[in-house]
Amino acid sequence: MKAKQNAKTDALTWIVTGGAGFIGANFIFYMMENYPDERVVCLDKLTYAGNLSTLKSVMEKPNFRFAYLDICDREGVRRLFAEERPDIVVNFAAESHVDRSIETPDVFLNTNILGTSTLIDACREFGISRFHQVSTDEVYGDLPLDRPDLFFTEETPLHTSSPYSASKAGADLLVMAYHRTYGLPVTISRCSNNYGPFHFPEKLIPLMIINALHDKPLPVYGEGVNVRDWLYVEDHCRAIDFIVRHGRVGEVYNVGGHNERRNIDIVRSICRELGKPENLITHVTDRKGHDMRYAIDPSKIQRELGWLPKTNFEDGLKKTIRWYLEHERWWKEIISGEYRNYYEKMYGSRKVIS
Ligand code: NAD
Ligand code: TDX
Repeated sequence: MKAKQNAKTDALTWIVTGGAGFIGANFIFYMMENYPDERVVCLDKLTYAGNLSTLKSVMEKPNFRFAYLDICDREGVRRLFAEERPDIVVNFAAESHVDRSIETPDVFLNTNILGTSTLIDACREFGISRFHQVSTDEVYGDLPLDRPDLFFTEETPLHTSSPYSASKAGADLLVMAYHRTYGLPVTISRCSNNYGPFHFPEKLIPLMIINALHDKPLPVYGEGVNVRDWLYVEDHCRAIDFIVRHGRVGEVYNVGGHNERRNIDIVRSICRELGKPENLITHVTDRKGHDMRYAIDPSKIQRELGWLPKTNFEDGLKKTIRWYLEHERWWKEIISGEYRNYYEKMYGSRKVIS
């Protein structure tokens, strides 16, 4: 790709927003390992989901900088762009948890929509070679359980269910409008559910691993028949790298590996792997507006960019469980703090249905 060169060095400079969170941090590790000559600036507000200890291994590297900043802070964002003159901006920063969006939608609208607008305004002002928006398959809504032949393609209409997915769709529309109106060189990826190291314990897989390790009830929403399409986080990071370097400007790429699983089957697999009894599984009140099935058709990214996932679900889940067993300190610090109030608020009042 033709890239504007950084004033200070010849290496590409990336601003990676939300890099202290789950996928952003994994993306930073991927970048530092595969492109040691490029500069990575992590911009993060360190919300409850952002964790500086996650970035410990890269913090002291000369080609890494951490900038403590809110993507909604226009002046701060402008200052950082003026200092760094980034070539590429990848926007992971978001409020990302559907259940929280049902409780407090406004935070989601602020960060996910207005924060994105702040970033793309800075991109217009300072000039970049690529703005990449990390979106989600949730913008397509859901698919019925009795139509396994249906998948989300890039042409599937946006049809959102939760304040979270509506805010992500709003951001996608804005990013595309900046491409059409101002010619901003953008790409968007819409990925299915990720799992792997550093996944915040509020999400299904880490929550179930951690609860099972404590012999606590495993709260499955409703009957647990909802289907998600799982992708190991490193495969998502590689897909973003491929899209930014080789993808066509103004295009959306769906990312997924045809790994559909029912929630209940995931939780059973976790019990099996950890040698815990399935009677820990507790069916509780369903999520409001709960999407039934997500399933990505990844043929565009495979055909155009030659991307294929490398980790199958069975191996990925084993690796993930092992990571949580070996990194107790990381998650124990999280679950001993504010997370306890969150858990009580979200699960304390959920009725057990079986
Ligand atoms: P996460 O919640 O683990 O991390 C979000 C990060 O963004 C945190 O470090 C947080 O501090 C930071 N952040 C939040 N608000 C900010 C703000 N106003 N300014 C600066 N930083 C802010 O999220 P994740 O699971 O890593 O998801 C990353 C991105 O990928 C999100 O945009 C999400 O919509 C998208 N996505 C996630 C999945 C998934 O399965 N987790 C799948 C597809 C797409
Ligand atoms: O305690 C739980 N019990 C349960 O049954 C939790 C936390 C979840 N679930 C169900 C709800 C979903 O059907 O498990 C499924 C997965 O839930 P989450 O981990 O909350 O993920 P999901 O709602 O599918 O959204 C995720 O994938 C798409 C990410 O959080 C989003 O950021 C991403 O865009």
